[in-house]
Amino acid sequence: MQKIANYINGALVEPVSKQYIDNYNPSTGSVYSLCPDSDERDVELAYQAAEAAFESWSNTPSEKRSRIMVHISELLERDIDKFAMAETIDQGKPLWLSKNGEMPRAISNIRFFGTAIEHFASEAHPMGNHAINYTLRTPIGVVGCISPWNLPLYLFTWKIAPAIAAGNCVVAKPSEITPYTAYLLSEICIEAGLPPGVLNIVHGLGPKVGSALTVHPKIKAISFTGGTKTGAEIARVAAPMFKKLSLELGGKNPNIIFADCDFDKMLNETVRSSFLNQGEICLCGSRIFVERSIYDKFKAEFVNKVKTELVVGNPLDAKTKTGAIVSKMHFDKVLNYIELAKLEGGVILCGGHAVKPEGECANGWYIAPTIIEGLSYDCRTNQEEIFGPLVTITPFDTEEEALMMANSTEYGLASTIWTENLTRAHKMAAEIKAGIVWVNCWLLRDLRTPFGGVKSSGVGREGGLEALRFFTEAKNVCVKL
Ligand code: TXE
Repeated sequence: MQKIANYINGALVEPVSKQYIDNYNPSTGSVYSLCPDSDERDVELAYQAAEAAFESWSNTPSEKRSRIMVHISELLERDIDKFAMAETIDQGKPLWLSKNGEMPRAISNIRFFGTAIEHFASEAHPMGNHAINYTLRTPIGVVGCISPWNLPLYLFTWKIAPAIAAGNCVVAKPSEITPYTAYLLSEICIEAGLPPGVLNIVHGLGPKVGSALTVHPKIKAISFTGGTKTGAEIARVAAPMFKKLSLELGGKNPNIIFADCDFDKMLNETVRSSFLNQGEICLCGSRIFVERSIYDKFKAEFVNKVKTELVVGNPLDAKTKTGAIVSKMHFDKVLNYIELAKLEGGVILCGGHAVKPEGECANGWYIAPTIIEGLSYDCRTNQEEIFGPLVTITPFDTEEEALMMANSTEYGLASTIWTENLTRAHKMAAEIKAGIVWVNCWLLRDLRTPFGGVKSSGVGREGGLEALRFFTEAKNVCVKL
């Protein structure tokens, strides 16, 4: 069976413990590779390698850092088919989505930050003729990056690329549930000539490897994407050490649909924003609020479209729109929430059950896209992050009511508004408590924009200059003239 290796000091190595964790293919429910069960000893080796590489990497001209990173992105592009297949087998998403969605975005992340660093400049603040201030931005040192399982390579590169571009050395931990593409990326980093120690990848469990990174006194910043509870634990441990933290956490995003929207455009996008990647995207709109005058029409057409178009099954099959749920644990969690929704009075309009495809995927973890109505906005199903192919629909009468329900959760990551009324769109966008508002679109991303949430959805912003600022320390120098 294929053994995944850690990537430490430029070499592919086995974990110190020599122990491995089973890595499952969710589309078949079977173990297909082994993930290192690393611990604090591997993290220490990775830290030492990163620390040793820092002096040289941080003094490498940004033009040269850029060239290496662009080369990594080109090699990734060369191997896109291999990476897409690996991601689908590891994560369960349809192959077309890996190939046309996630992998191109992972490539863009590396290229974007690899080139952005060449244009990164700092500010000067002249005080008339008396003095001049200028800001120096220097890399932090050794930083930690911890990423989740829903968009494995995309979110991994989203963190490591700005960190490395800015001159830091990294100890990174991909999710133990989806370690494979990060492992393949380490092979590419070796081929591209990334100096040893600049990027180190330690695979393993969160409470072992992730927490060893968080408690390490010399790892000065942590960029984390994952569940809110894990984020809170990282913040608790890191705060007394005054580590810099960027936490991208959960969401329970509202999708607010007004009667004056472009109905067809909205309907197509709402199917995507509800169920793309099996609903396992922190930006998916899982609470759909619909103006009452179009509620029945929306309900009928939305349910019909989801039932007829979203074929569930083998992610390798080109017809499949909804692949497998990432793990047995997550599969059980989503099914439990469906039961909870029923207990809370929800009416299942479609889905609401597991799916058992025929043949080799019969033991995989599949759930039919599920639409539920009849729930109060403040019940658990409508307040807790489920992170699967499950949405609720709820009618509203006024803007104020829609806003109140939209803002009622502890989360505030993203939101979507559908209206052709420009004044209303701007007003709602200003009043929604979220880090991201999409008007008449969803998941339209420009890598230069700030990305992150408010409330329990996180702290800090990533993306564009925000990420480069996070991964550097600013120092003001004031010179009296
Ligand atoms: O995430 P975890 P899980 C949400 C979603 C999901 C829930 C739990 O609701 O059901 O979180 O998912 C590492 N110290 N999201 O359990 O555990 C872990 O190994 C340091 C939203 O998979 O937060 C992995 O690499 N690290 C989300 C990463 O943290 C620790 C994406 C995320 O795993 C750790 C994923 C610890 N003590 C889940 N414990 C989004 N917002 O995109 C675990 N980890």
